[in-house]
Amino acid sequence: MSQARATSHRPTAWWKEVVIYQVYPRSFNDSNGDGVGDLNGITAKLNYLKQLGIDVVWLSPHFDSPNADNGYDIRDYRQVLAEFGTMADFDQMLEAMRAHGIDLIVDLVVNHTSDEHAWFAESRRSRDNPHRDYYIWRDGSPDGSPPNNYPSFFGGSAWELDPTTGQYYLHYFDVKQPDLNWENPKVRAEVFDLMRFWLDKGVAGFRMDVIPFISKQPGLPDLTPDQLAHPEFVYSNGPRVHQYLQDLHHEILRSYNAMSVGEAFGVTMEQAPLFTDARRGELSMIFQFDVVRLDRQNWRKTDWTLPALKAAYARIDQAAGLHGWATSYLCNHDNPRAVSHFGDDSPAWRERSAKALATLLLTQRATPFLYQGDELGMTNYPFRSVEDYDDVEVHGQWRELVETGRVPAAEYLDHVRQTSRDNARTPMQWDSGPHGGFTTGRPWLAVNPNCVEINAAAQLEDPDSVFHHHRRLIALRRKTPALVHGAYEDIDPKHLQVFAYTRALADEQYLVVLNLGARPLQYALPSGISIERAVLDNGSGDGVAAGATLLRLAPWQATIYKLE
Ligand code: ISL
Ligand code: CA
Repeated sequence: MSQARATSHRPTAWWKEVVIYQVYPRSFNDSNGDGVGDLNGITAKLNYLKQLGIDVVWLSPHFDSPNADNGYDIRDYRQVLAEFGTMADFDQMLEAMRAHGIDLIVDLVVNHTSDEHAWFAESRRSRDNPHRDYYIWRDGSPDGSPPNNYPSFFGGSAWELDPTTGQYYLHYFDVKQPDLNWENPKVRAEVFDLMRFWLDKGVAGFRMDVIPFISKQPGLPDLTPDQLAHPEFVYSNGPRVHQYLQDLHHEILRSYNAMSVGEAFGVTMEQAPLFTDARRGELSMIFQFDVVRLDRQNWRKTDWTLPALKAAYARIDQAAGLHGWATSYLCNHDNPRAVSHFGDDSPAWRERSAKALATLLLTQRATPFLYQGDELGMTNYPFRSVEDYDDVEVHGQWRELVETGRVPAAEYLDHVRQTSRDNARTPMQWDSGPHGGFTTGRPWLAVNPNCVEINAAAQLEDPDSVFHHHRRLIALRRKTPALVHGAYEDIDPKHLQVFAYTRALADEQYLVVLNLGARPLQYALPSGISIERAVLDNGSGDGVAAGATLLRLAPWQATIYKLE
């Protein structure tokens, strides 16, 4: 029996009961001193992940790639990137994960490939090449401009003129990431085939990169001015996306009982149930952007309020409804660090606010996704100049916005310092040694100098560390079905500093109270809420007695109470 069948014997919705940890392999752990993280480096840290208590690893792309977008530009779907190791290293890592009781999901990037993929090399050779229709080619407009006004997310037009055949090809992202043509049944068959390849090796499912983008608008009409501000709402709303996902589910995912989490960039709350309602047979769950993009206008950082954040959580829970399921996440490889984004990364409150955010992350009616390093309370990096960044998105925006004079350099740098994806891509901080113990060589991206104070070695030794608080929260969630499946209810949506919600399942009811600010305050519980005892808090506990109706909340206090 292939390894894959192992997952098919699980309870059907096994993926609702797990805590998932995202590994960005380039930055996780370098085992051979070349400055780049690798698969053997991950294998070497499985005891650490087991101690944390996570159940599944989501591995960002590990496939062969020229790294135009750090692996989200795949050149060969069945080959491990040489810098990351060999297929034998992958098999050894997967076997070691299994021995640790950890499952693996891999990153399915099939809205586009690398322009160095063999399919594209063929497709661009001639207009009648058998692979021509694997991608989206169009004649330019009569005036010589691109076929329409679609923008790329990485600056400039989403069309690139290819001189060999005199046509343009579509790329929603970098020019080295041509979009696949999902209208072509051969493309769909190729994708099914590569999914089977990895499922038969024993992976437990897929994270699906910008999967709502795979169905393009018929005729590719120009975007209107307000659509241009958020092209993702148009790109994610093509007419056949649900047909394609139902095919994926029925052809592949269902027989392996594999999980799928779609990156639903551009999907609105109204549309979300169309992707996750189990009766429709599409995806297990989706990443929505309502929380992580609450304070963003494209590259610009804007302010946010706690009521707006709480409204986003309520919408996500409502969109999951009874038949769907959601994800809970505060950071990933595309976002700034959670504690710098939603907490307070000053020395006074960094640890406690990181624990408060961990409490928020791990008590939702959703599968929690924890991004590497957030379990340590790692912070944003002190970027200064554009040269400090690796990210193709930053360099593309710099060309489009700053070099054209549209935005002053200082203004752009001030925003991108807070929002850049590279904030989460600086290497893991394992110890206080050179380069934070990530590598014995020169790291591909600088390690945050605060690795001296913020690192795994120090925290494993400190029972009050951010790491151990994550470990306790994960252990509590595992033994408390109400924190997984219980109904979610915000008991005070308007409060400007306190986030308080209940989780109720059968006769078990819990109350989570988060003081998301540095001001201590008295908090009167709404009537009908009666505390039995505090179950877990982040070290600032108010030691409240049973039956208390008034809480004295310390700065950044996060407490889970059992209710009577
Ligand atoms: O919002 C974004 C674009 O401005 C980015 O955060 C990101 O491009 C978007 O969320 C889609 O992300 C996924 O697809 C990209 C890749 O660069 C991201 O790393 C990936 O998560 C293209 O594959
Ligand atoms: Ca390496």
